[in-house]
Amino acid sequence: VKTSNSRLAEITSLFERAEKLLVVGHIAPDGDSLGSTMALARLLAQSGKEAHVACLDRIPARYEFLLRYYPVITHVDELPLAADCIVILDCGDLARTGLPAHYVAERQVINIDHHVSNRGTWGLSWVDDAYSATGQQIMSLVDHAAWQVDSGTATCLYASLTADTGFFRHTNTTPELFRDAARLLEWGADARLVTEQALERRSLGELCLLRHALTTLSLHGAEKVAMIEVSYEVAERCGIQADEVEDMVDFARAVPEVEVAILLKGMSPQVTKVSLRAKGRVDVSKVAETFGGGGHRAAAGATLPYGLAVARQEVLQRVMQVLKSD
Ligand SMILES: [Mn+2]
Repeated sequence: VKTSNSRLAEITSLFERAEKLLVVGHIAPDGDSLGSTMALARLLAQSGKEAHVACLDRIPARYEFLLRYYPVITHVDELPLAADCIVILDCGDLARTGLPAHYVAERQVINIDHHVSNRGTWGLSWVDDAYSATGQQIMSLVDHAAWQVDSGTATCLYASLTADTGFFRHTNTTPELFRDAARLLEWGADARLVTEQALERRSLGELCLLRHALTTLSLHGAEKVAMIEVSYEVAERCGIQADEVEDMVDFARAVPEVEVAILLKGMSPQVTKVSLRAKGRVDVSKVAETFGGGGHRAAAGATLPYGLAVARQEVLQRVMQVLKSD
């Protein structure tokens, strides 16, 4: 992806002027957020800066392996008071960094992201949705600054690129993305480790959840809608949170006849999360928006203030409406 050198130069000159930098991604962290923040912190530390990474939320078990590459601040009271620059990666909304507003207000902010929804109105912003992952933007900085990438940094970046493309399966898997992934392998990225941990890993609790969830598969609307449910009680019995098996909705989506896949997750007796996936013409973001959530045409989600039974009824009804109107 081509980016004007002036924007990259502005960012690298801010890096040069800063002494202590805090690099932060978003809460509910994913592989791009974690991989890109750790990679950038390693690169800054390598060029003589004091660099910190913060992730003010629980790190999913599948990304815990990344912690060997950089220490992570997980509590607000551990934030470095002396930091003069905050680099926010992969985060379209300042509040989703989890940082206190006053902490951000006092410091130089750099905003690097590839989400269209990022308005780029805070700090020095570089937002470009031509990039498939923020990790790829870090690679453009690497090229501009002529930084050396060691195998640890390459592994962090590989985790970023694979996470945001669903391991090269999503439509953002571009020729450029493959070229960047190839460069990471040349620099010594441990691709096998990333695949084993971030993609293939399943805890016994997850398998327990999956086993129960698959028995709830139901079809609706002349088999165009498939639904899977995880009740709060089942999740508790399996010893994990109902939303810990992210890809479960894919089982419902996999059925060829199905146009809309629904996954209901009981987070507590009064709170249910819904994940929606669509193929073709149906726009499931309309369903999510009804319940105060959001997303894209093909993938959306929301959190409902209802128990599973009410949530099931409300979501199904709305899905049927959208299915008929689209
Ligand atoms: Mn991302």
